[in-house]
Amino acid sequence: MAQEGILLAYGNPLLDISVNDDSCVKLLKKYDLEANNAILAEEKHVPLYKELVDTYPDKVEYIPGGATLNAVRATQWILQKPKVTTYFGCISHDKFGEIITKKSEAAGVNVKFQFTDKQPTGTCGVICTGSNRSLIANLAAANCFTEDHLDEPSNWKLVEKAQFFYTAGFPLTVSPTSMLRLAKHAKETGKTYCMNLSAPFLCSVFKEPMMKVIPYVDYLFCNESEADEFGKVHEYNTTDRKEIALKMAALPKEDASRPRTVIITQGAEPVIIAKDGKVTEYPVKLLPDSSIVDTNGAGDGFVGGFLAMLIQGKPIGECIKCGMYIGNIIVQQPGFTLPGKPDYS
Ligand code: 26A
Repeated sequence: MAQEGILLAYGNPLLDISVNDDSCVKLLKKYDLEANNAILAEEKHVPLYKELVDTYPDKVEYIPGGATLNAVRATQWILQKPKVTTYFGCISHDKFGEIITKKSEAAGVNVKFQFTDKQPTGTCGVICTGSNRSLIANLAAANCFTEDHLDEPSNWKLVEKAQFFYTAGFPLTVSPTSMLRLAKHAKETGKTYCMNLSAPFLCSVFKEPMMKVIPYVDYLFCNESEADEFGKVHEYNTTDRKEIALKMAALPKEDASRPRTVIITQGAEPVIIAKDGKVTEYPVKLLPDSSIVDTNGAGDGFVGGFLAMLIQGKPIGECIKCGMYIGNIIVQQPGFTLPGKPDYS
């Protein structure tokens, strides 16, 4: 069984303001949003949050989110042992911050938040239409995270205690230096660093900080649209995702003695794994369309399940099986909610 504090994660804590209704396509159009994307809110999106709540008062749900926090909540859910995971991120002393703290602690995550009074706790508009989800993040307090949080002696002790690290790609927009600090520590001490590409815009607009971290990444996760965008930005001149996966795995690595594993999820299509110049595909258990409630967080759930097995030293096939198990459950739930206890074996 995994020991306490073995996995440390850093991310943007957000409260998801979620609506699942096909008539939301009107809102997508109005705010110039794609049906399936994750973006940072711009000035033009500011009124969207109020409009969501006002238009769908009976449908709107407030659910703790934030991609990295979702993943570690999933890890905790599978393991059913408190404080196996530690989480860093920045919130405010307000109602949304309280909800995130309570729910994360109830899930068993050892949350060590940094607090700011300059901004309210971050939110993410989640618009679900059919099997698509559009995510519009207003980072607010999450954007105030600083590297000093790592220097706090009690926090650095937690970094030293951890053997595995995970960050979504999203904190590349906030504190890439914190990610690099954790990544370099992992390399120097022979620990494992895992990252997600998280969104197509990160591969292009945040290419520079992303490419500074990638040489330290032992396990790199992404979905199909992120893989495609990464291939385009890096001029791989192919649309073959297996080839893209191999090229990503072969990117320069600081500790070349530990080859990188690339994991591409593709919705209902097989999961692609690339390592050491070899590709393997793992088929997904298909669900009827009628059981899919919303796909928000399916990728985070996959990562959480994968990491739950990885930190116990299980082989890759077992990591993928557990990732798929949680992904399959999450798409049948509204938002990132995990029901009762797992029946995973
Ligand atoms: C910086 N951005 C854009 C983000 C996010 C984000 N988490 C951190 N940073 N944009 C969306 N999310 C979260 O992704 C989850 C689904 O994968 C949402 O909060 C949602 O819970």
